Amino acid sequence: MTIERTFVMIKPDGVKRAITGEIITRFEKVGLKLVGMKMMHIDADFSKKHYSDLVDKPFYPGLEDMIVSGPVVAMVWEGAKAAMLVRKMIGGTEPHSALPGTIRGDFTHITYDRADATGGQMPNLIHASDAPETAEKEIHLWFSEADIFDGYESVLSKLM
Ligand code: IDP
Ligand code: MG
Repeated sequence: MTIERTFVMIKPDGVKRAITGEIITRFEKVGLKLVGMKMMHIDADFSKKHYSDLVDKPFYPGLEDMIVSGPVVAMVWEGAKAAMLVRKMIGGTEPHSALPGTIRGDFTHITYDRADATGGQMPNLIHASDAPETAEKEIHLWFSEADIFDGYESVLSKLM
């Protein structure tokens, strides 16, 4: 079975909501292995690198304002098909449509309409890589190899 890494970032709205611990607990409970974690306050240039495929979207200015508005918690999690698993756990992009039981579905409920009506920002607590290839790129942007600690045995590795 292929073990892969994925990149996860608790956005400023998630950090301000004080649910960082609750979110980390979910990933720990499902058996993912934490191999990297740091707090950062990114600037506009870094946001454009991270969201390079979205900079031309009409909602990008609101997204950038939101993502630079406070510190984020960046993490790397490891597990079997980790990228797909974490995407399932965070839920759909629009919190209103995200299923109950997902992070976005359980902790927030803003709609696309509401985001449009309030200046284009759609706080949805968390970012996660959408595929293993994207994860490689994002991990490389946010972490150096020295920041990755995978040399320990997680007691949950039998769940992978
Ligand atoms: P994702 O975070 O679920 O992967 P993306 O389409 O990659 O969704 O968009 C990145 C982020 O941009 C979203 O998480 C959300 O914060 C914001 N966003 C996406 N679509 C909209 C929109 O239509 N209005 C406002 N913000 C949006
Ligand atoms: Mg995305």
